[in-house]
Amino acid sequence: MKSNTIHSISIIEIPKIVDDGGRGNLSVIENNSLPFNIERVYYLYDVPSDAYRGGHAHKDLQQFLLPLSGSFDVILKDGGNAKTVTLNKPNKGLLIVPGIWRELGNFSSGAVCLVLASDVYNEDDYIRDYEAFKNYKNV
Ligand code: T46
Repeated sequence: MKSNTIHSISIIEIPKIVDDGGRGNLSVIENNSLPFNIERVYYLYDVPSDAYRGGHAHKDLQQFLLPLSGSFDVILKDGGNAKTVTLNKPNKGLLIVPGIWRELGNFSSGAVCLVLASDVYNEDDYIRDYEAFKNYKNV
């Protein structure tokens, strides 16, 4: 949505089931864990530490980013304000609403970013030029 700001972005904590017998942890995501139905799953991995992913906004797509392994930073911009969120816990993910510019960088070695998306891939939903994004946001 055009009018969303970085204040509409939230961290969602996925419950962690810690095994009593010392077998580690288990976290589960079901459709009602998120405010959208999951239509697509993809993941980013083997990202060099000096590389950036993203660099675009979505008009309608909602996404939930989860650092399954390692850590990375997400820079978020709404055309007026910006903030950086570090994701480094496999049970704490970032819900990005539509109309927000995002850049992902500072990937640690072995980092894996799982993305759960509210729709199938559609290039028409992307705004890949920052000036076009500012026009879209009327700023
Ligand atoms: C986002 C960040 C976090 C597909 O064919 N299907 C897909 O579902 C996706 C996501 C991408 N692609 C193709 C399109 C490009 O030819 O894979 C190539 C790389 O995509 P892109 O440059 O958009 O990748 P990122 O990592 O910069 O961005 C992706 C998502 O596109 C984006 O929605 O928020 O991850």
